[in-house]
Amino acid sequence: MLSIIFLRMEFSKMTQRLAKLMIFGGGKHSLLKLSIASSVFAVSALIVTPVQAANLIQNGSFETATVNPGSFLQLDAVSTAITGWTVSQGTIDYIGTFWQASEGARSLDLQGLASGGIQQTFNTTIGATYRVTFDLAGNPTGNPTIKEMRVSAGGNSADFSFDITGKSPSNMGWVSKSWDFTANSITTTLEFTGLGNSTTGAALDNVSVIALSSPSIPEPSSMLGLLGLGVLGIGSAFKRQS
Ligand SMILES: [Ca+2]
Repeated sequence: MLSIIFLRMEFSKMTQRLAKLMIFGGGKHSLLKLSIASSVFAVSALIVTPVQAANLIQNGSFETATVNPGSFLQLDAVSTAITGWTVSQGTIDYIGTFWQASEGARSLDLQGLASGGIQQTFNTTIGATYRVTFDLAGNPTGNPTIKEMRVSAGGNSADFSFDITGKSPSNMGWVSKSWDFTANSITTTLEFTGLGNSTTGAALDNVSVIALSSPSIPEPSSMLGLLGLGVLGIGSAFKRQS
């Protein structure tokens, strides 16, 4: 946000300089000043720092709920006990002290009695691209060794697996995973499902979704970059006329 304010200030200064040059300018020096001013503006557009994108997911770390999982608690479809989330199918285990969470004190096992799923719906822009990031591990207390799960949104999905070899409840070996999707609706449902029939499945924590691009609103950096090119274009036009 600060960088946007900074760029707006730079753009404002730039506009004032241009106005002065156009009103009072004349001769070769004004073109030189215009070129210098254009360069200053182009550089200021290039040094924009990325603005932290907002996480579109509520309670992505599963820390808030109407129940206390204790060691762990089985939740059946269509439980909404975990704030913001719905158990979409089968059963999952809401994990408390049973193992070490990746973030905070709570996480999920996507296999309860068998495979289960959990989902959350949020607003999206059709055609925009989003990045899902989550932490993955596996229930280390039972077979199979390779835990498999699926993430789906926007009509697409991707499968991930985790090897529990050498892992334990106090050493889960959480890894960060990410997957991008393009929204095809004004709301999108993100779902995580366990794959397989065991009671010990993939572990999930720390979910976030951020917008990577929007088809209708250019990012500030690219928008200002285009303005910078436009300003340089004005400079060229001045030169051509002289
Ligand atoms: Ca957590």
